[in-house]
Amino acid sequence: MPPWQMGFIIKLNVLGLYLTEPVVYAALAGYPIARKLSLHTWIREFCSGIVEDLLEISNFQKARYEYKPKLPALLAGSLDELDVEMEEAAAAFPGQQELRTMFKHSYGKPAARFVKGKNPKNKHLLNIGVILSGGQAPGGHNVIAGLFDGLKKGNPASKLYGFMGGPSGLINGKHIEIDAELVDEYRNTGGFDMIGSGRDKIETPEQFAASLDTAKKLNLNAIVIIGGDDSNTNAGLLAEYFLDNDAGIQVIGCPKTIDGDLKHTHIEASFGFDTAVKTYSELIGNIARDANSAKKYWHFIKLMGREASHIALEAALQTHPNLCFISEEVAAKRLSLAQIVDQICASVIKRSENKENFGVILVPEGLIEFIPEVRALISELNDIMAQYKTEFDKAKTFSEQKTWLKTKLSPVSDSLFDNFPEEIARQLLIDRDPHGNVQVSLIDTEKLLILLTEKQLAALKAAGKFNGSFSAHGHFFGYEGRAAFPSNFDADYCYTLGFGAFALIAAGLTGYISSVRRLAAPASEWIAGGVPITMLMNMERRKGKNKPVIKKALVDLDGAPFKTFAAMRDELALKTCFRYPSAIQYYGPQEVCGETTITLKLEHEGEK
Ligand code: FBP
Repeated sequence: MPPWQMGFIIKLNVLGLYLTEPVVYAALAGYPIARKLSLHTWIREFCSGIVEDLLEISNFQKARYEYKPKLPALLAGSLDELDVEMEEAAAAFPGQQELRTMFKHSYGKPAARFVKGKNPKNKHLLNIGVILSGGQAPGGHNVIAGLFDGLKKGNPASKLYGFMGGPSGLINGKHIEIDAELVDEYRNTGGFDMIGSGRDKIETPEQFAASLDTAKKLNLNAIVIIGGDDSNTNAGLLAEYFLDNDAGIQVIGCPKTIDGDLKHTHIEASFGFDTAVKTYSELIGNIARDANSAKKYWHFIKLMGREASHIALEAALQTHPNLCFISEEVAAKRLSLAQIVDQICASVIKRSENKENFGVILVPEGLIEFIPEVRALISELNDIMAQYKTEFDKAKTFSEQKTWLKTKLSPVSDSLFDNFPEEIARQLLIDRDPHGNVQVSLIDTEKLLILLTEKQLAALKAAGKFNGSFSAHGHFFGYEGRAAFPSNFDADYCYTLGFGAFALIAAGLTGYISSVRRLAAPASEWIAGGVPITMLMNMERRKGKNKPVIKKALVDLDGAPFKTFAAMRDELALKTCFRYPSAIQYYGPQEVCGETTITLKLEHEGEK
């Protein structure tokens, strides 16, 4: 019997009423129908009291509702004393002439920063729409909460609409009004389930026109797009389109992605990175301690991060694994798959000489695409599967596909494909994403490395060059961290981004991304403002055409985080020096609960 029915009966029994089951069921069905209650509202209303704790939210979630995110001093103060000041134009990437032509209304604007001053428009009545776009990242709900609170603080009659399921909600006009009750249900929680998310893009002229139509119908003054590099590129294009059509609708972006690759001098970190990487680091630390206790397994852990290796690098700084591959370095040094396997075997053999037949290896999700010969193979496969789709689809079995591919692949790629373990080779052929790219999160790179290492160690053993044992487990951490309760850092950061988005709108700006600087300092000292989206863009070749895109910030091999890791890795490969960061702490001393990522600390060390 489900708990809600049990609760009903318990309640009746407590009242001293002993009803037969048919009466109970009739009452269960009749009561909500008669009162036109949704099941959810009815359960909440009905189950108050005895079984409330059984059915309602967790105690931790309740406690998080009470958490008051911190804002920088200026935003926490009165809106009568908040204005923006324009700063020098932000640094730009190459390709600016083309961008200037494409963004003739919005290009070349200065960055903005909130200052003490007067802006009567802070109190104006506004209608704003908000979209969550792309993969989940902890803190998305707090961006909405900050935006909502700013908007209502300015004018309680202002309205916030949420577009359902990502950008397609704007195109199709699917929306809800976000009110105080709804926001309160999601404060400081993870996930994007308040309004959902999606990976659609607003691309075609029809989609731009439909978006404008929806915005006009809702009488919107502005739209806030919470997303990664692609979504914010879209925000920039939409802002320009609205300006071109004299629509009077502003567009503001907010930097989201656990991957941490939306970075710029004005965007020190994308939100969600802090929580996600701390979640993975906790799990890696636990596994490392288990490995060091049992002393019999090697753990190969793949970590999300579609292209950039920021997550793997931060997790390595947090946990000190024996090996961590950084895709950007693999590409820069043009390391082959065989060389990567050699590095693993070298560590396994050396450690086995110390009787340490265990270890932890971190593998960024994107690694597979950064190994030059695999990259070439994947790119050939992408082209072949797109160009000869009908022919490829005719091959029904894997062996038919493989035989057919032999006629199309270059000899080098064909031989590499041939040597791949079948399981992995199959994964290279699964459906591409909407942009025609292989879905790296679906390729078991950790298993590939385990299989190749096993093979090589077996050969070395046969040749008398390895006397230890090798037994490995594979793991993949990604979804475990994307919807976690935001850390205090992400809760505060996201709330500030949302509040700042409101203040940018009130200041009349469009085509800007909400920005917060000095993130390594306490929140009260953060500097909030906005940076023109075009200043983060460059021109890239996509599907045979030059396209404006926000430049992805990959791991900088000359940057402090990578150099710090590089300085310690030789020792880590041989010795056991695991570090155990533990679970994210939400309550307790500030030095524990308020700690930022090591990446952020190292990147901004010594800054005033
Ligand atoms: P965003 O770039 O949209 O923030 O998403 C990042 C990410 O979590 C990657 O790390 C991962 O490769 C991808 O999303 C997986 O997404 P999906 O489950 O939609 O394939």
